[in-house]
Amino acid sequence: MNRVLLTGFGAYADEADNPSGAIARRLDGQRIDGFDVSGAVVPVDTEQIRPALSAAIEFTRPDVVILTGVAPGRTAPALERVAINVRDFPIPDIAGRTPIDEPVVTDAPAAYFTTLPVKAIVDAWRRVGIPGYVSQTAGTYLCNQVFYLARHLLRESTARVGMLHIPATPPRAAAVAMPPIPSMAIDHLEEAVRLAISIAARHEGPDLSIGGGAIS
Ligand code: PCA
Repeated sequence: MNRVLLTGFGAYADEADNPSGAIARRLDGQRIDGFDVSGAVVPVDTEQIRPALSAAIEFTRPDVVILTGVAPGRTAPALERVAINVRDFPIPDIAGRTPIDEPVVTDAPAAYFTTLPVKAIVDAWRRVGIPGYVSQTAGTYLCNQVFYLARHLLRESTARVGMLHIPATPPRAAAVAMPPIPSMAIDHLEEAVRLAISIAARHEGPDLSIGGGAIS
């Protein structure tokens, strides 16, 4: 295993500076623990996402895929447990489309679980003071769509595939009405993504058996 595809998203709605795309650009071309990172920024466009993702997968031929997106309001970085075969957009994509209750892929499974060692990543974060957690839903917007698509396209492959939501950065939090939404500095978020890549690439055997569930 030595190739990692890291995706982030471009601008959408109120997210003019999407930190997920910024981190994908920062890490593009870097080597992390012997793994070559290919960073790609994909558009928040429900029709363009599949060709953009397929091209990135074909170009990188990754052993590990980490998809990232911003989730303003979340308290900390969160590894998503599951991708569902639903598009039910609460806001339009950048082309103005708002699919409601449409599948991501027709005649495909209801859901795919992450194949990243999410508990091991959260454990590694916590050991270095990064407050992360396992999230039980990636929503029904573009982040869920790209996660579902990546798992679907790579379902026969041994590649590990998962999705990571990051919180807003301080400039974005400072721009909203009081009280501010939670935020983490971009360098701290980059460190979280680096560590996620490193653990995803190096972890051997089953994921750690530590709690990460939620009551609701
Ligand atoms: N976040 C959105 C889509 C793009 C992004 O960065 C989401 O969570 O679905």
